[in-house]
Amino acid sequence: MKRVITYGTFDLLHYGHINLLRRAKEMGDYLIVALSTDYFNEIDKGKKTYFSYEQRKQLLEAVRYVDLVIPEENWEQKINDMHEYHIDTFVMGDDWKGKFDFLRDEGVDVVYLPRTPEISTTKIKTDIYGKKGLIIGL
Ligand code: C2G
Repeated sequence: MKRVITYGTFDLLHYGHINLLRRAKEMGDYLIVALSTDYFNEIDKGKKTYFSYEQRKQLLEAVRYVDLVIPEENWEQKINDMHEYHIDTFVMGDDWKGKFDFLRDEGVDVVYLPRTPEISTTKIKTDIYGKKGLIIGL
């Protein structure tokens, strides 16, 4: 069984995330998503998510490509995760290209996939709320 892992916040789950998860799953038989916790997002990634960890986890667990969701609590856990979960392939969008090549030293294939260009969580928020946080059209 080929085991694949990917990491992220996955807030306001959208089709760009799904494109990534689908292609990641196509690389193996079992896909683990290491989901950034609320604390990790706020303190280390400077992200305030719309959905909580539990809500984002529930959404991801409903995605047919995802087999297991685990918490991503810090930047440093990846090397240990590769061994603890017997990972064969590590996958990220290419906005991270080169950032995790060190995982190859753990015997893991590292793959960066093209992002879905026109969509992002930030774009969704901006389109709905506008730049000044006003709801457009009201
Ligand atoms: N993604 C994508 N296309 C988009 C938006 C996101 O392919 N239009 C991919 C990203 O490249 C990433 C994954 O979807 O691989 C999750 O995106 P984010 O939730 O923004 O994750 P990020 O904040 O980049 O966190 O330790 C790694 C970090 O936790 C990654």
